[in-house]
Amino acid sequence: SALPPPHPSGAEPQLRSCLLPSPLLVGPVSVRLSSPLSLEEIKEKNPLVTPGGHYRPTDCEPRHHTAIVVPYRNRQSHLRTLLYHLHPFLQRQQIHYGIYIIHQSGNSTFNRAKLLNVGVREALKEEDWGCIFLHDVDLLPENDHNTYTCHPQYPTHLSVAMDKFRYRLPYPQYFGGVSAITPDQYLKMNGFPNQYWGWGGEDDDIAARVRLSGMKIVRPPVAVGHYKMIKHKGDKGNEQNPRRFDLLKHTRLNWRSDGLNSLTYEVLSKELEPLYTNLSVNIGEDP
Ligand code: GDU
Repeated sequence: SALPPPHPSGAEPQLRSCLLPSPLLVGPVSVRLSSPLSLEEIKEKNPLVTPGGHYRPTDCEPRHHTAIVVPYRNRQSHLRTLLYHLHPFLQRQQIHYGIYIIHQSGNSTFNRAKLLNVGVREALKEEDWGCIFLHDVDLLPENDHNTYTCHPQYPTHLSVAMDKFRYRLPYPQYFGGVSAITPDQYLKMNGFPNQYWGWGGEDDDIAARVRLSGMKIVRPPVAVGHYKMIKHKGDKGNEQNPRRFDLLKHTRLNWRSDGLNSLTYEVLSKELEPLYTNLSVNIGEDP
Protein backbone atom coordinates (compact mmCIF):
# COMPACT_ATOMS: atom_id res chain seq x y z
CA SER A 1 0.00 0.00 0.00
CA ALA A 2 1.13 3.56 -0.60
CA LEU A 3 -0.43 4.66 2.63
CA PRO A 4 1.66 4.79 5.81
CA PRO A 5 0.53 2.49 8.64
CA PRO A 6 -1.60 4.11 11.33
CA HIS A 7 0.47 5.70 14.07
CA PRO A 8 0.59 3.32 17.08
CA SER A 9 0.02 6.03 19.68
CA GLY A 10 -2.93 7.39 17.78
CA ALA A 11 -1.08 10.70 17.33
CA GLU A 12 -1.14 12.68 14.08
CA PRO A 13 -0.09 10.38 11.25
CA GLN A 14 3.24 11.33 9.69
CA LEU A 15 3.04 12.89 6.25
CA ARG A 16 4.88 11.03 3.53
CA SER A 17 7.97 12.75 2.13
CA CYS A 18 7.38 15.01 -0.85
CA LEU A 19 7.96 13.29 -4.18
CA LEU A 20 11.19 13.75 -6.10
CA PRO A 21 11.11 15.56 -8.41
CA SER A 22 8.13 17.65 -7.39
CA PRO A 23 5.16 16.81 -9.63
CA LEU A 24 4.27 20.51 -9.64
CA LEU A 25 7.29 21.63 -11.67
CA VAL A 26 6.62 23.17 -15.08
CA GLY A 27 10.18 23.78 -16.39
CA PRO A 28 10.86 27.01 -18.31
CA VAL A 29 8.54 29.90 -17.49
CA SER A 30 8.36 33.32 -19.04
CA VAL A 31 8.92 35.98 -16.41
CA ARG A 32 7.60 39.52 -16.36
CA LEU A 33 10.02 42.26 -15.44
CA SER A 34 7.45 44.10 -13.35
CA SER A 35 4.73 42.79 -11.10
CA PRO A 36 1.19 43.21 -12.41
CA LEU A 37 -0.05 42.79 -8.82
CA SER A 38 0.19 44.79 -5.61
CA LEU A 39 1.65 43.18 -2.48
CA GLU A 40 -1.90 42.60 -1.18
CA GLU A 41 -2.86 40.87 -4.41
CA ILE A 42 0.29 38.73 -4.36
CA LYS A 43 -0.63 37.67 -0.82
CA GLU A 44 -4.13 36.72 -1.99
CA LYS A 45 -2.60 34.57 -4.72
CA ASN A 46 -0.43 32.80 -2.13
CA PRO A 47 -2.89 32.03 0.68
CA LEU A 48 -0.67 29.40 2.33
CA VAL A 49 2.22 31.80 2.94
CA THR A 50 2.33 32.69 6.64
CA PRO A 51 3.48 35.99 8.24
CA GLY A 52 7.17 36.61 7.69
CA GLY A 53 6.97 35.01 4.23
CA HIS A 54 7.15 31.39 5.34
CA TYR A 55 5.66 28.36 3.65
CA ARG A 56 5.66 24.61 4.00
CA PRO A 57 3.80 22.10 1.87
CA THR A 58 0.64 20.89 3.57
CA ASP A 59 0.21 17.49 1.92
CA CYS A 60 3.74 16.09 2.16
CA GLU A 61 6.76 16.38 4.41
CA PRO A 62 9.28 18.73 2.74
CA ARG A 63 12.77 17.37 2.15
CA HIS A 64 14.40 20.78 2.17
CA HIS A 65 14.38 23.81 4.47
CA THR A 66 15.66 26.90 2.69
CA ALA A 67 16.01 30.51 3.81
CA ILE A 68 16.17 33.13 1.06
CA VAL A 69 18.28 36.13 2.12
CA VAL A 70 18.02 39.31 0.03
CA PRO A 71 20.40 42.28 0.55
CA TYR A 72 18.23 45.31 0.14
CA ARG A 73 17.79 49.06 0.04
CA ASN A 74 15.36 51.20 -1.89
CA ARG A 75 14.27 48.75 -4.61
CA GLN A 76 10.54 48.52 -3.90
CA SER A 77 9.31 47.66 -7.37
CA HIS A 78 12.05 45.04 -7.79
CA LEU A 79 11.08 43.47 -4.48
CA ARG A 80 7.45 43.26 -5.51
CA THR A 81 8.39 41.61 -8.81
CA LEU A 82 10.68 39.13 -7.05
CA LEU A 83 7.95 38.15 -4.57
CA TYR A 84 5.40 37.84 -7.37
CA HIS A 85 7.60 35.20 -9.06
CA LEU A 86 9.45 33.57 -6.19
CA HIS A 87 6.54 32.51 -3.97
CA PRO A 88 4.81 30.37 -6.61
CA PHE A 89 8.19 29.17 -7.93
CA LEU A 90 9.27 27.87 -4.51
CA GLN A 91 5.87 26.35 -3.76
CA ARG A 92 6.06 24.37 -6.99
CA GLN A 93 9.32 22.93 -5.67
CA GLN A 94 7.53 21.76 -2.50
CA ILE A 95 10.18 23.04 -0.14
CA HIS A 96 9.82 24.62 3.27
CA TYR A 97 11.11 28.19 2.93
CA GLY A 98 11.24 31.66 4.40
CA ILE A 99 12.15 34.97 2.73
CA TYR A 100 14.30 37.48 4.63
CA ILE A 101 14.81 41.01 3.34
CA ILE A 102 17.88 42.57 4.95
CA HIS A 103 17.43 46.29 4.67
CA GLN A 104 20.47 48.50 5.17
CA SER A 105 19.18 51.49 7.11
CA GLY A 106 20.57 55.00 6.65
CA ASN A 107 22.52 56.48 3.76
CA SER A 108 25.96 55.02 4.27
CA THR A 109 27.56 53.21 1.33
CA PHE A 110 25.84 49.91 0.54
CA ASN A 111 27.57 46.73 1.69
CA ARG A 112 26.06 43.65 0.08
CA ALA A 113 28.34 41.00 1.61
CA LYS A 114 27.94 42.32 5.16
CA LEU A 115 24.16 42.36 4.73
CA LEU A 116 24.38 38.73 3.62
CA ASN A 117 26.33 37.88 6.79
CA VAL A 118 23.60 39.54 8.85
CA GLY A 119 20.91 37.68 6.93
CA VAL A 120 22.50 34.27 7.47
CA ARG A 121 22.92 34.88 11.18
CA GLU A 122 19.41 36.25 11.71
CA ALA A 123 17.73 33.54 9.63
CA LEU A 124 19.54 30.82 11.60
CA LYS A 125 18.46 32.40 14.89
CA GLU A 126 14.90 31.84 13.80
CA GLU A 127 14.95 28.35 12.32
CA ASP A 128 17.27 25.46 11.74
CA TRP A 129 17.53 26.11 7.98
CA GLY A 130 19.47 23.45 6.09
CA CYS A 131 20.23 25.75 3.19
CA ILE A 132 20.59 29.50 2.76
CA PHE A 133 20.14 31.30 -0.53
CA LEU A 134 21.89 34.62 -1.14
CA HIS A 135 19.63 36.29 -3.63
CA ASP A 136 19.87 39.64 -5.42
CA VAL A 137 16.51 41.42 -5.51
CA ASP A 138 16.57 41.95 -9.26
CA LEU A 139 17.12 38.36 -10.47
CA LEU A 140 14.19 36.24 -11.57
CA PRO A 141 14.67 32.49 -12.10
CA GLU A 142 13.26 31.31 -15.42
CA ASN A 143 13.14 27.54 -14.86
CA ASP A 144 11.77 25.79 -11.78
CA HIS A 145 14.00 22.76 -12.37
CA ASN A 146 16.63 25.04 -10.86
CA THR A 147 15.86 23.83 -7.36
CA TYR A 148 16.43 26.09 -4.39
CA THR A 149 18.29 23.48 -2.36
CA CYS A 150 21.92 23.07 -1.31
CA HIS A 151 24.66 20.67 -2.30
CA PRO A 152 25.67 18.72 0.84
CA GLN A 153 29.39 19.43 0.44
CA TYR A 154 29.96 22.51 -1.65
CA PRO A 155 28.55 26.01 -2.10
CA THR A 156 26.33 26.35 -5.16
CA HIS A 157 26.21 29.14 -7.71
CA LEU A 158 22.76 29.21 -9.29
CA SER A 159 22.64 32.23 -11.61
CA VAL A 160 24.93 30.69 -14.21
CA ALA A 161 23.05 32.02 -17.23
CA MET A 162 21.80 35.58 -16.86
CA ASP A 163 20.22 37.40 -19.78
CA LYS A 164 22.53 40.36 -19.17
CA PHE A 165 25.55 38.11 -19.88
CA ARG A 166 23.81 36.55 -22.89
CA TYR A 167 22.95 33.46 -20.87
CA ARG A 168 26.54 32.51 -20.21
CA LEU A 169 28.84 32.58 -17.22
CA PRO A 170 30.79 35.86 -17.59
CA TYR A 171 33.97 34.23 -16.18
CA PRO A 172 34.69 30.86 -14.57
CA GLN A 173 34.93 32.04 -10.93
CA TYR A 174 31.80 34.23 -11.11
CA PHE A 175 29.74 33.86 -7.92
CA GLY A 176 27.45 36.93 -8.05
CA GLY A 177 23.68 37.05 -8.33
CA VAL A 178 22.19 33.97 -6.68
CA SER A 179 24.18 31.44 -4.65
CA ALA A 180 23.55 28.98 -1.85
CA ILE A 181 25.36 27.48 1.13
CA THR A 182 24.64 25.20 4.06
CA PRO A 183 25.37 26.50 7.57
CA ASP A 184 28.41 24.16 7.72
CA GLN A 185 29.85 25.50 4.48
CA TYR A 186 29.25 29.03 5.71
CA LEU A 187 31.17 28.34 8.95
CA LYS A 188 33.98 26.68 7.08
CA MET A 189 34.64 29.77 4.96
CA ASN A 190 34.15 32.19 7.88
CA GLY A 191 31.15 33.69 6.10
CA PHE A 192 31.61 36.66 3.81
CA PRO A 193 33.85 39.74 3.94
CA ASN A 194 32.56 42.77 5.86
CA GLN A 195 34.89 45.29 4.26
CA TYR A 196 33.49 45.75 0.77
CA TRP A 197 31.60 49.05 0.75
CA GLY A 198 30.09 49.96 -2.62
CA TRP A 199 29.66 48.04 -5.83
CA GLY A 200 31.84 45.14 -6.86
CA GLY A 201 34.49 42.69 -5.74
CA GLU A 202 32.65 41.10 -2.82
CA ASP A 203 31.34 38.27 -5.01
CA ASP A 204 34.87 37.43 -6.17
CA ASP A 205 36.07 37.54 -2.57
CA ILE A 206 33.35 35.08 -1.59
CA ALA A 207 34.37 32.77 -4.45
CA ALA A 208 37.99 32.98 -3.29
CA ARG A 209 36.95 32.06 0.27
CA VAL A 210 35.23 28.96 -1.04
CA ARG A 211 38.50 27.86 -2.59
CA LEU A 212 40.75 28.95 0.27
CA SER A 213 38.67 27.00 2.77
CA GLY A 214 39.14 23.83 0.75
CA MET A 215 35.82 23.74 -1.09
CA LYS A 216 34.77 24.29 -4.68
CA ILE A 217 31.76 25.82 -6.42
CA VAL A 218 29.08 23.59 -7.91
CA ARG A 219 26.54 24.72 -10.51
CA PRO A 220 23.34 23.54 -12.15
CA PRO A 221 23.36 22.95 -15.92
CA VAL A 222 23.32 26.16 -17.95
CA ALA A 223 19.97 25.17 -19.45
CA VAL A 224 18.19 25.39 -16.09
CA GLY A 225 20.25 28.21 -14.52
CA HIS A 226 18.52 30.90 -16.57
CA TYR A 227 17.73 34.24 -14.91
CA LYS A 228 16.35 37.54 -16.11
CA MET A 229 17.69 40.66 -14.51
CA ILE A 230 15.38 43.61 -14.00
CA LYS A 231 17.07 46.51 -15.73
CA HIS A 232 18.28 49.24 -13.43
CA LYS A 233 20.78 52.07 -13.22
CA GLY A 234 23.51 52.24 -10.59
CA ASP A 235 22.09 53.04 -7.16
CA LYS A 236 22.87 56.15 -5.18
CA GLY A 237 25.06 55.01 -2.30
CA ASN A 238 26.43 51.99 -4.17
CA GLU A 239 29.08 53.54 -6.38
CA GLN A 240 31.91 51.33 -7.63
CA ASN A 241 34.24 50.45 -4.83
CA PRO A 242 37.69 51.77 -5.79
CA ARG A 243 39.34 49.60 -3.13
CA ARG A 244 38.00 46.34 -4.51
CA PHE A 245 41.10 45.32 -6.46
CA ASP A 246 43.34 46.00 -3.51
CA LEU A 247 41.04 44.13 -1.12
CA LEU A 248 40.91 41.16 -3.48
CA LYS A 249 44.69 40.90 -3.37
CA HIS A 250 44.46 40.28 0.35
CA THR A 251 41.62 37.78 0.63
CA ARG A 252 44.12 35.03 1.27
CA LEU A 253 45.45 36.94 4.28
CA ASN A 254 42.15 38.32 5.53
CA TRP A 255 39.51 35.65 5.18
CA ARG A 256 40.17 33.99 8.52
CA SER A 257 39.98 37.24 10.51
CA ASP A 258 37.30 39.16 8.57
CA GLY A 259 33.92 37.55 8.17
CA LEU A 260 31.43 35.81 10.37
CA ASN A 261 33.82 35.96 13.35
CA SER A 262 34.24 39.75 13.13
CA LEU A 263 30.64 40.64 12.29
CA THR A 264 28.99 43.42 14.29
CA TYR A 265 25.64 45.08 13.59
CA GLU A 266 22.47 46.22 15.26
CA VAL A 267 18.96 45.08 14.36
CA LEU A 268 16.75 48.18 14.38
CA SER A 269 13.48 46.42 13.62
CA LYS A 270 12.10 43.09 12.58
CA GLU A 271 8.66 42.93 11.01
CA LEU A 272 6.74 39.88 9.91
CA GLU A 273 5.23 41.22 6.71
CA PRO A 274 2.70 39.00 4.93
CA LEU A 275 5.17 37.98 2.20
CA TYR A 276 8.59 38.40 3.86
CA THR A 277 10.45 39.10 7.06
CA ASN A 278 11.77 42.64 7.04
CA LEU A 279 14.92 43.23 9.04
CA SER A 280 16.20 46.77 9.20
CA VAL A 281 19.82 46.83 10.28
CA ASN A 282 22.53 49.29 11.13
CA ILE A 283 25.77 47.87 9.73
CA GLY A 284 27.85 50.99 10.30
CA GLU A 285 29.74 52.72 7.55
CA ASP A 286 32.88 52.73 5.49
CA PRO A 287 35.60 53.80 7.97
N1 GDU B 1 21.05 46.51 -3.74
C1 GDU B 1 19.94 47.19 -3.23
N2 GDU B 1 19.97 48.55 -3.17
C2 GDU B 1 21.04 49.27 -3.59
C3 GDU B 1 22.15 48.58 -4.12
C4 GDU B 1 22.13 47.20 -4.18
O1 GDU B 1 18.95 46.58 -2.83
O2 GDU B 1 20.99 50.50 -3.49
C5 GDU B 1 21.07 45.03 -3.71
C6 GDU B 1 20.08 44.37 -4.62
O3 GDU B 1 19.66 43.15 -4.06
C7 GDU B 1 20.91 44.16 -5.86
C8 GDU B 1 22.25 43.76 -5.26
O4 GDU B 1 22.36 44.54 -4.09
O5 GDU B 1 20.35 43.17 -6.67
C9 GDU B 1 23.46 43.95 -6.17
O6 GDU B 1 23.58 45.29 -6.60
P1 GDU B 1 23.44 45.73 -8.14
O7 GDU B 1 22.16 45.17 -8.65
O8 GDU B 1 23.63 47.19 -8.26
O9 GDU B 1 24.67 45.05 -8.84
P2 GDU B 1 24.70 44.29 -10.26
O10 GDU B 1 23.37 44.28 -10.90
O11 GDU B 1 25.81 44.79 -11.06
O12 GDU B 1 25.04 42.84 -9.68
C10 GDU B 1 26.24 42.12 -9.81
C11 GDU B 1 25.94 40.79 -9.13
C12 GDU B 1 25.74 41.03 -7.64
C13 GDU B 1 26.93 41.73 -7.01
C14 GDU B 1 27.26 42.98 -7.80
C15 GDU B 1 28.56 43.61 -7.36
O13 GDU B 1 24.78 40.19 -9.70
O14 GDU B 1 25.48 39.79 -6.98
O15 GDU B 1 28.03 40.83 -6.96
O16 GDU B 1 27.37 42.73 -9.20
O17 GDU B 1 28.46 44.21 -6.11
